[in-house]
Amino acid sequence: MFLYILLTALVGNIHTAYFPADSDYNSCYGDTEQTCEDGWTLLIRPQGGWCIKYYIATITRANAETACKTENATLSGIQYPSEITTIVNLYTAVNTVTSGSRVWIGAYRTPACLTSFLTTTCNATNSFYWTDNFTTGTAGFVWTTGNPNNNDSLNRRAPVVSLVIIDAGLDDVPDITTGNKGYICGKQAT
Ligand SMILES: [Ca+2]
Repeated sequence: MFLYILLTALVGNIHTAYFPADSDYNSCYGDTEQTCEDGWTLLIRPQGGWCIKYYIATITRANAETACKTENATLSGIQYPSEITTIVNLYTAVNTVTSGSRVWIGAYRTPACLTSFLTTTCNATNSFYWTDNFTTGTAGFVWTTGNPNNNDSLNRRAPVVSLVIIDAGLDDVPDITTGNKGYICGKQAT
């Protein structure tokens, strides 16, 4: 009888070890099973899956951030240059590209560089930070020629960042609606 009980316990443990419940399986292999809601595009990043969506609008950066929040998201940063290509493709699939077409992304000028033009102290990779609390590194800071310059055509300071679609690069700009053709929200994959 004792042997029977021992065997039963052993077999039970083996069963548990080799045939885990679905939730255990997903927690082990979650990185390969992450998904986005319908209409969102999955980006694979070292820190996990990130879902982005392009919204058509002509609004300020501040209002775009508020709009993303209503989708339980935030303005998205850019982890890799390839993500700029993805965003450009999302844009061109649904909207017309003109020379001034821009979309808001999740980057903001650092307080230390808030009043500085491009210098060795405030340069193209350290003058801004990602605001989405998920994007890391500086590889995504792919600037258009002459930027960041903390300036626009009317000599206004430029604390925020838009992606210029036709140039597939970033420009630091004031928080105004000129040229804005929408925004990119991001949220973690589930
Ligand atoms: Ca600029």
